[in-house]
Amino acid sequence: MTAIRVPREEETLDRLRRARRVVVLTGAGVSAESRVPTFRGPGGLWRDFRPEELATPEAFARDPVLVWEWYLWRRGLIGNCEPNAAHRVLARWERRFRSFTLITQNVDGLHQRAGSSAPIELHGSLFRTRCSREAGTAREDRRVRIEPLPPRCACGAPERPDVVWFGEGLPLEALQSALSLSRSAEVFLAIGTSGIVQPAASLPRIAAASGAWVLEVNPEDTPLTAEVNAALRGPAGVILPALDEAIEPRDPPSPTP
Ligand code: BV8
Repeated sequence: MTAIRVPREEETLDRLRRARRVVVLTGAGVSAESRVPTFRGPGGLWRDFRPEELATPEAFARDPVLVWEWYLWRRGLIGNCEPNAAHRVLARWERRFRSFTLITQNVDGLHQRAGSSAPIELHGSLFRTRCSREAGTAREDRRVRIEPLPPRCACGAPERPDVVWFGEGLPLEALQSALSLSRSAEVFLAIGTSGIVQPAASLPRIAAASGAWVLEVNPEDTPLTAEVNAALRGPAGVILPALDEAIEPRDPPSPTP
């Protein structure tokens, strides 16, 4: 492979070439090259705030204006970011494999902007708003300024970002689909995730336990590294185009004259 050496490279490439069911789990690292700060890395989002300060129902109940200000700041930041090469390869892979599912922990919407048609959003979306009391009220919302804060639903309750906070359950249907697909994957790629946040971090482990060939794409080791079949060390924006090229050279070498 041009850009990187892959441990057990030939077996990894062969498995990907032959795979009929491919499942990918992405985390904040897949958006790092789009200049979206990660959660736990240097300069990560949490550098200035601890998760329990802002991304919890208790924080919202205590200070909905502060929580909304943080989310509107993130909407503005991410609204100026573009999908990167990793997002684009994953969008293309929907058409390359007989069955391909993208599961994301990210709330930045960059997979959809790169062309992924229906990623499973385990943690919701920054660009949706819903009533904090009534179910089924989530709607697209790209506003970066809202006055007064917090916005209120017609029922009078404050509205909130349609994301999953710490201590909240994940959307049941999304989680159940993700679990079932992880169990039946032939190849499972964990891309740009620290493998810390549960229950998402269990998906690669469930895939491995069910017999999938699990690949990790990350510049660093994570708690998942010991449990994967091959760790591809490098940024997703470099690794994925190289992997894409290696499993299906786009311009097969012209016959030597
Ligand atoms: C729940 C939305 C129960 C909000 C987020 C055990 C079992 C179950 C729960 C728990 C458990 N132990 C602890 C818990 C509680 C908690 C948890 O996991 N805490 C952690 C901190 C230990 N889990 C929960 O609270 C979950 N809820 O289980 O509730 C329940 C059940 C039923 C009913 C009621 C309650 C909810 C978790 C969801 C939280 N919401 N986001 C928002 O965004 O504001 S999580 C947040 O972290 C983001 O979604 C983010 O994606 C996610 C995970 O982080 P990563 O994506 O991995 O990002 P991170 O920065 O950590 O890592 C980036 C990686 O990228 C690094 O490895 C880095 O090396 C790499 N990287 C950097 N550059 C690149 C790169 N990789 C590739 N290319 C690059 N260029």
